[in-house]
Amino acid sequence: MREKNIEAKHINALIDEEISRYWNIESRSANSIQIYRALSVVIRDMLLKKHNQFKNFVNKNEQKQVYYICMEFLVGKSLRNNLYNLKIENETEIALKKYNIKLEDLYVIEKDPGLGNGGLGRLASCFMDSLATQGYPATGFSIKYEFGLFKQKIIDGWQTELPDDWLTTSDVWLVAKTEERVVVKFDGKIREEWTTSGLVIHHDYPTEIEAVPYDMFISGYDGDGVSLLRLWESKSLNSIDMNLFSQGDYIRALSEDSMAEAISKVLYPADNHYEGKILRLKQQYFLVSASAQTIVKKHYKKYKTLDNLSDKAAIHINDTHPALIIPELMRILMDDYGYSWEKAWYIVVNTVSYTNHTVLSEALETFDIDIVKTKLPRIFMIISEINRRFLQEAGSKYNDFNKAEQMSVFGYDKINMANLCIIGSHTVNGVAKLHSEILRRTVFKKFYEYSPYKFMNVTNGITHRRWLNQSNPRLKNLLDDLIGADYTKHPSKLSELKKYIDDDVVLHKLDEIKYENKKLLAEFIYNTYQISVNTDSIFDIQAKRLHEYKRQLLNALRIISLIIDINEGNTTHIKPETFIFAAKAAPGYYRAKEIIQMIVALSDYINKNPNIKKYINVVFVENYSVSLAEIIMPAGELSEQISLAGKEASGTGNMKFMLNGAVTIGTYDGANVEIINQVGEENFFLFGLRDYEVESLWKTGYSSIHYYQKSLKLRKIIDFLNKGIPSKSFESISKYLLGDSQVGDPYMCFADFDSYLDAHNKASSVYFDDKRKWNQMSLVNIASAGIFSSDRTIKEYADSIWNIKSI
Ligand code: GL7
Repeated sequence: MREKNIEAKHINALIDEEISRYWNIESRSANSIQIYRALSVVIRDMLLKKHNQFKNFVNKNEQKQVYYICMEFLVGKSLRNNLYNLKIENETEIALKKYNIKLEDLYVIEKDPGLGNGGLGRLASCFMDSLATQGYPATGFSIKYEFGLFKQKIIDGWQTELPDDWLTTSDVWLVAKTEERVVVKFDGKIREEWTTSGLVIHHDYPTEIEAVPYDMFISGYDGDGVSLLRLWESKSLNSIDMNLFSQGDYIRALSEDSMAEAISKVLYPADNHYEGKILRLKQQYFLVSASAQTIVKKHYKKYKTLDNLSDKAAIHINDTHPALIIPELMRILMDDYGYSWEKAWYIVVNTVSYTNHTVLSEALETFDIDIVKTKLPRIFMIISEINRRFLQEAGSKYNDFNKAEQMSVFGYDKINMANLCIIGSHTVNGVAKLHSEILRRTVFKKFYEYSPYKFMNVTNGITHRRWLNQSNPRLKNLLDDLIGADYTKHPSKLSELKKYIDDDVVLHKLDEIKYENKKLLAEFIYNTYQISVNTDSIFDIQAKRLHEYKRQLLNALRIISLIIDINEGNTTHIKPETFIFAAKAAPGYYRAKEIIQMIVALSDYINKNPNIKKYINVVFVENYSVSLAEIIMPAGELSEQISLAGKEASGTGNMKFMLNGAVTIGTYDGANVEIINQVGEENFFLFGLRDYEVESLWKTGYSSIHYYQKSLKLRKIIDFLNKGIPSKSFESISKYLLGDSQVGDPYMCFADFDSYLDAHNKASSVYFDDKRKWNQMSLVNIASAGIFSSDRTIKEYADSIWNIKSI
């Protein structure tokens, strides 16, 4: 179904009207930015209308809906996605002829709203697409960060961070709903008083901040569903202290204003790492309080009761970041609506569910008790009571209060947010089978023993409509020709491609498409960095956040080993290979920045040495983002998914590469395990220790020196690092690997090194000696990717966690 039979001339009329209304000019004289804005407003308003119709239907039928609360939504660009989903790309292209402009020219104007760090935020956005496409009523809540994730620029080989002012073009997608603003309260004191009517609690909140909603409509493909993403902006209620102002103290008069507005100023740039900072706590509470108030108010208005909240609303907390919604809902139900503790608790637990996205200890959030106590006194009180009651119940059940104590929300001086989430949710899930199993076996073991029925797995997914149909049009066209376009809404149908496994024409076409996509990426690289790459080499890509556990370093060690071989003239086994890296490091993560520095230095070194460049090349692509990923993924041939087993909860880049025909070289980790199950080990280059081997090696004492002494290659690599290259010494990385004060090589690159090289040798011999077989592997990967569509993921959440129905 194309959007209401819209034709090019309608689009023209609407654009013309917008241009005349906004700028009071004729569309003939509008520039491309004005056309971009006018067209975007036209599309946004179409979605707004469509969303209203969808919402009216949901309301009329009293349907249950899901509220997805997440500190991050990495939406990516909207214009192309919306035109594609509304099926009006062609009509728009025709309409634009009138202004002598192409769609592509408009697409590049839009800036990526980088309201997320990486996989977690992108997952949330894929979910909004799949929810809308499958007709599930859904609202996402997040923060309208004025500055999204920083822009990365490599200056003199070192990552520097620049502000990301996405709102200068992408503001067009937002609709301010000022009349639906709410007030969020911080600080203050609680006074308890017993009266004849029972306990009365007096609060005073000296800091009140306004949360102003901005709505973004997320289109679904070919259907009636539209998801709503509501982003909260913080505003000071008392924006200016007139007293100070009239005394001429302008700066202090405005300081409250800027304190309040700091809350939605900038996204914290750490991925898989928590920051126990006050501002971060404020951001989290700001998000959940504004969202919870809105959900409850809307529900009460409709049903005049909150007794049935859990029948009509599912509230999902994405990671622990929105954990405070549990005590916040309790507060609203008890303090604002007069519910008893017991009744309120029943409603809250039956409404809330929680996804864990990581087992890394540095990412499991905790906040100082003292900070929570002073900033959110009432919330602190409620958390304490939740914990007291839970430990009481568990202690009696176990007849052992010490055992129950191991599940306490409170540590010595910290609040453990994951424990709060588990206690306050009806369901807890991990994001890949292995990850969910590790949660049950280790991090959440005590809770799993206590309430096994709460725990389940829902493996992540990606929207194949953005990550294949839109970003890889050549492959999409081939698939449409071969198996029909049904897979667009029914991704499991991708498997029909398997019948072409022995069809040489199809295999050849796949090869050609990959080559074309490689050329596009090569052009981008040349235009941006003046580095020419050999498009006949294998494109070996690692694109993801920079993290020690993801082991970009392991990849770099192999590059060094190849450089050593080439310098020694030992080249018989070396095949042309282009290493492409894209990765942002958290600004305060020194080790990660140092690894980027080394990769960039290796790239420079190779580009200055034609004898090495003949064989291999290394490119570090700056500022990895959704839009860059859309260019990179279709060009990937070998997808590096090489985290230390047990550390990557799922990964979603692995799914995007696979869907675009790359073959994975990877460890038995996260969703890689399920990719192997789908494609078979023969279509995957598996290497490395298993998660349980990692655990036991860690327990018995991992010693990188042991591997170093045994391996000539590793010894040469360490020599190379110690010597460095003319422009740079890598001594500190050598120390990191061998360990001086700390355990050397904590992510076990050395332990997996040999097996990594073996897997690469296998990959390279298939690629260069049997390209037909490689193309078959690529085909199997594409054909097996259907299960990793977020449509499947969302259906699982809808059926087994949220209990919502599609319309
Ligand atoms: C992550 C995991 O690291 C990643 O493996 C997973 O795919 C993603 C979505 O579930 O969530 N957890 C996390 O904190 N970040 C992730 O990307 C930032």
